[in-house]
Amino acid sequence: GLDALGEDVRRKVAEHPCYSEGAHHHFARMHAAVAPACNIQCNYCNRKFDCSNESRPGVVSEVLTPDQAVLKTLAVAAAIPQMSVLGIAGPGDPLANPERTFAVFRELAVKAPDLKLCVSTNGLALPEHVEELARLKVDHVTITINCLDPDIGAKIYPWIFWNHRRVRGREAAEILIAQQQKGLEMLVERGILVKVNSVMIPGINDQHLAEVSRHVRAKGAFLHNVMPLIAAPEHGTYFGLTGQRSPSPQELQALQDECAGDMNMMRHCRQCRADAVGLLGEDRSSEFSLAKIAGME
Ligand code: CLF
Ligand code: SF4
Repeated sequence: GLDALGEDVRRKVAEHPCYSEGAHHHFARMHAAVAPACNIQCNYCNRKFDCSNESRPGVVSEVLTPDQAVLKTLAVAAAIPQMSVLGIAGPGDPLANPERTFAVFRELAVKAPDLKLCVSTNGLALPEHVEELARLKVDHVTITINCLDPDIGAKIYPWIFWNHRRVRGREAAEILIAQQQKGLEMLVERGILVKVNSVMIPGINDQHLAEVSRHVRAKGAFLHNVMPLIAAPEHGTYFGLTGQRSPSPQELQALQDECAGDMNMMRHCRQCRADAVGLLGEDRSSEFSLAKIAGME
């Protein structure tokens, strides 16, 4: 439990609704949807919708400019007293849009220094940005890690965009996995709390995720969040074309239980939209449309 943690970690966890089950009834988060581009392709993703690594598939969030996102964040923080965390989680990969993502963090570090900053990434571009994340006091980073084995990775990721070219197949998965693990190590070294998300894909990585869980725990990740693949052809989950199914709630729980022997498991994830506002499971984004924010000024 929280009591066993050091004071510094306890403080970072206690007011973050995703990192602490207890906090999620009392503290709210919002997402700034400033990151449209992505640098990889996941087989379960249709880019017309929000990133499925940290979001509910099939949802479309409106992309804001960094200035709009800062205005919205300040308006939300003024209106919702429980607001404790500003996260950037899409609609693409936040670190594939570093200028936009860091513009928001930089402004908010000055204008709303009490807000905790949080970011979610597929990890490909993570190592080159760890220094800046630490400098801006981003205390919480989520990396989506679906595998350690590049042969499994090749079934999940058809390609990545790397050093100005498209890399495919096993080689792509090898690079992505190495970047994720390097990023994880660098974050842990700097005392940044890491949550690992994994998408459970029956027949592809379901038998492998308990090993992923043990491995990331040994490397110092704080929390593991196994999310179910939501296989829906209308969302463009290409697996759907080959008969890919979602895990049943029982299968998901059995895997979470298996991992829980070794690792803190998150079980209250609500697969939020990339523009979510409010308590987890709540979506008050429409109360803070840009038109309404302009009216508040
Ligand atoms: Fe957002 Fe993610 Fe930060 Fe939370 S959400 S970037 S860690 S502030 Fe939370 Fe939502 Fe689940 Fe994400 S419930 S989808 S785990
Ligand atoms: Fe889609 Fe997110 Fe994967 Fe990019 S990282 S392809 S946005 S699910």
